[in-house]
Amino acid sequence: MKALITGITGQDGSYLADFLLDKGCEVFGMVRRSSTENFERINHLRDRITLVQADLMDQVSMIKVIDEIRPAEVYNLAAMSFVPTSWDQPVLTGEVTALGATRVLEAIKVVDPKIKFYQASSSEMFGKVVEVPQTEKTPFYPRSPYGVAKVYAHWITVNYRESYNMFAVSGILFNHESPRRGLEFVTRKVTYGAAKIKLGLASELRMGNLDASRDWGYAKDYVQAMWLMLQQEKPLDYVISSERTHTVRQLVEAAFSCLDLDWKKHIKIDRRLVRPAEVDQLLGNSAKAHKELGWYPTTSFEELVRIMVDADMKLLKKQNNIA
Ligand code: NAP
Ligand code: G4F
Repeated sequence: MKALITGITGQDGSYLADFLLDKGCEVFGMVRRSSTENFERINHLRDRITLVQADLMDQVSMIKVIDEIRPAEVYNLAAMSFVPTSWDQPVLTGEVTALGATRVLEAIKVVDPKIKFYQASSSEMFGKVVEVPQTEKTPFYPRSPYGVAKVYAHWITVNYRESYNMFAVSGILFNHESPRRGLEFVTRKVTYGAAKIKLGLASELRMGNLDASRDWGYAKDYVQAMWLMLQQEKPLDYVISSERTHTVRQLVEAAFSCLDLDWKKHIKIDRRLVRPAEVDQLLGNSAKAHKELGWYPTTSFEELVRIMVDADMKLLKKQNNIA
């Protein structure tokens, strides 16, 4: 089975590639042209995958790669995925994160509408939540240009499914993290920042809103759900979450206590990191995924924080020649 992953250089793309290779799939990864390579997350599997160049901004390139590869499954994970950047670059966010999904769907429709399509939808679509916990039926109320773009991508996926009878599904994934998470996202910022303080490489960590809460899971668990959705008889959307919520403050406490550090001595609040509109509380209900996909998360919040802190300690020691 041939699978094409857009966003293979990102956190999820790299874990999904690991997962699909283990399943015996032939994996193609779409990368955009860059003046320097950005393949850290996929270096360990470079000789087992095929990289192809295209860009979600460019319709012709999307049609070309899908026509050349003729994959059975396309996972659209590429996006401008960092929420704060979406306020600074709202038009680009719309082009890539919203219209990018249309370009992939349109390429599939033109080349072969039988190709299965997965869209990386997000709990950010729930935004200012209208109910707790959030299910597949909870109405959306996005709070950032990123969230708005994801709502568009979500509904265009539903629309192509209903209009052209395509196997097009959305996974509404709640926050998921790992040692491969980008350094600007809050979990990795905290685990990396705490490790730097422990090793004497920094003394403080500047943070925004500590009161927001998120439903955090482990990315490795979540990519399995993407694949499961494409193996079902019917194309349906699913909420994928840990069904537990923690505040950013609890995250900070957990990471610093892994290293026997008192977080209150090191965390400084920086108002510039507070968002113009916040998503205060996310908590998913994944009953549908449990029942129909047989999917369950395997890693608790505490285990996840420990995995990330340990990985960052190891990385920083290596980078700084510390024994
Ligand atoms: P990520 O680490 O930020 O990766 C994003 C990927 O998109 C990168 O490979 C990036 O390529 C690629 N990309 C960006 N613009 C592109 C363009 N114009 N053309 C082609 N590729 C482009 O994100 P992630 O955490 O793995 O998330 C994967 C997807 O799930 C994203 O769509 C995200 O919005 C969504 N999502 C994530 C979470 C989460 O908690 N992680 C939750 C819900 C939904 P470069 O390496 O070249 O920048
Ligand atoms: O880690 P974050 O930047 O993730 P956010 O905004 O929830 O978005 C992530 O999850 C979404 C799924 O819900 C994805 F769709 C999206 O692509 C991305 O992967 O921020 C989490 C929370 C926010 O409430 C933020 O205000 O942490 C709070 N926070 C507090 N201080 C901070 C900081 N976030 C960041 N990035 N940096 C801080 O210093």
